[in-house]
Amino acid sequence: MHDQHTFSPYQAQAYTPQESLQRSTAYYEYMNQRRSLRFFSDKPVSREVIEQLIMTASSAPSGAHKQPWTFCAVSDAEIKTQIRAAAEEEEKVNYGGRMSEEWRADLKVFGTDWEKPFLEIAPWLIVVFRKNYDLVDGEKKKNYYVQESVGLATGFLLTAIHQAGLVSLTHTPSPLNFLQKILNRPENERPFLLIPVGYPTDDAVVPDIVRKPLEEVAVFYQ
Ligand code: IYR
Repeated sequence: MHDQHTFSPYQAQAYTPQESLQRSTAYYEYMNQRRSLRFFSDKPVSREVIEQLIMTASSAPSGAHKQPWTFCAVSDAEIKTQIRAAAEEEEKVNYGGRMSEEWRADLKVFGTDWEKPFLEIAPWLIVVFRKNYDLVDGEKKKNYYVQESVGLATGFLLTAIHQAGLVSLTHTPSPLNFLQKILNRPENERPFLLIPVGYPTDDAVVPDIVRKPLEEVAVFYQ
């Protein structure tokens, strides 16, 4: 006997080829406007919005549908202050020489340094955790393709943030372990990425980057 599986009909979106072209072009143009921001206003964002963003992220595909992630949403000022202090401590060491000279040279155009005021100013910090295994009644249950799954979910999160008219930064203070301590996460969770979410300041600027053209990022075999 097979295990019991249940399946339901898939409700396909019915678009004509022309509509698909129009929609894919419009979506590209829309997503191409998304930028990583470092200048956040303290204008509040409701918890309800953050909940919807997280639900979109959590709709991402994952290995064996284990959804091996936890999204910690922080608006508590005291916790944000602790996170900023700990992140800056690590970043001081990074910018002070733990990152290679080549790495630091690559970052010059972004104007980044060890100071991370946005970690206190942004109304929300979403800290993404990956779960290499689940703990079910104290028993370890394996997860699969955890990095890929959590990367996908984070990508979904970024698109949802953009769609809501908000901005984000994929921030990578390194090492990230302090987040596990500050947020008191269980031992099966490991920090993956720290994402401030909010509105940009009125005078926010972004570096003038150029995205690679299709020919540089795609190869077709027709
Ligand atoms: N983690 C540091 C350094 C940094 C690294 C990369 I790669 C970037 O694209 C940007 C910054 C920081 O967050 O400042």
